[in-house]
Amino acid sequence: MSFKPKYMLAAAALIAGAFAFTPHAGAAPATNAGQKGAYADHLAVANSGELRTIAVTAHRYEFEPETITVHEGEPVKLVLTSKDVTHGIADDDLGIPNTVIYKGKTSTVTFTPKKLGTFKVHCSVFCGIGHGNMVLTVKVIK
Ligand SMILES: [Cu+2]
Repeated sequence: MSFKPKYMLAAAALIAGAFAFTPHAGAAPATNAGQKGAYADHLAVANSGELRTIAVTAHRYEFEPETITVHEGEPVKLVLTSKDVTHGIADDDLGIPNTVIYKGKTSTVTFTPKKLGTFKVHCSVFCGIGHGNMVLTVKVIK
C-alpha cells in the first residue's frame, strides 16, 4: 500500500489545524472569565488583557473620540495616532506625562486617574490655527 500525496497533505492540514486551534480554545474564555467577573459592568472598550486600552486618533483640530470615560484608580492605556501633523497630550491632574503623537507612529501612555471629574486635556504640541481649541475630554467616574 502506498500513500498518496493528496491524502498526506490533508492529514497534515488536519494536524496543523488542531495545533492552531487548541491554545486559543483553552486560553481565551477561561482566563477572561475569571478576571472579568467583578468588572463585567464596566465600559465596553477593548481590553488588552490586564490593561484597559482606548485608541485615540488626533487630527487638526480634534481628538477622536472627543470624550473618553475612565475609572478612578483603574490604570488605562491610551494608544495614540495622528492623521496629519504632530500633536500631543499632557495633563498633570490626570497624571498624563507629555506624550507626543507623531504622524505615522503609534504613541502609548498609561495613567491611573486619581480624581473624579471631567478634565479637558489640551493638545500639547502647537499644530496650527485651531490648536487652542483641540481638546480631549476625559471623564473620570467611580
Ligand atoms: Cu495642537
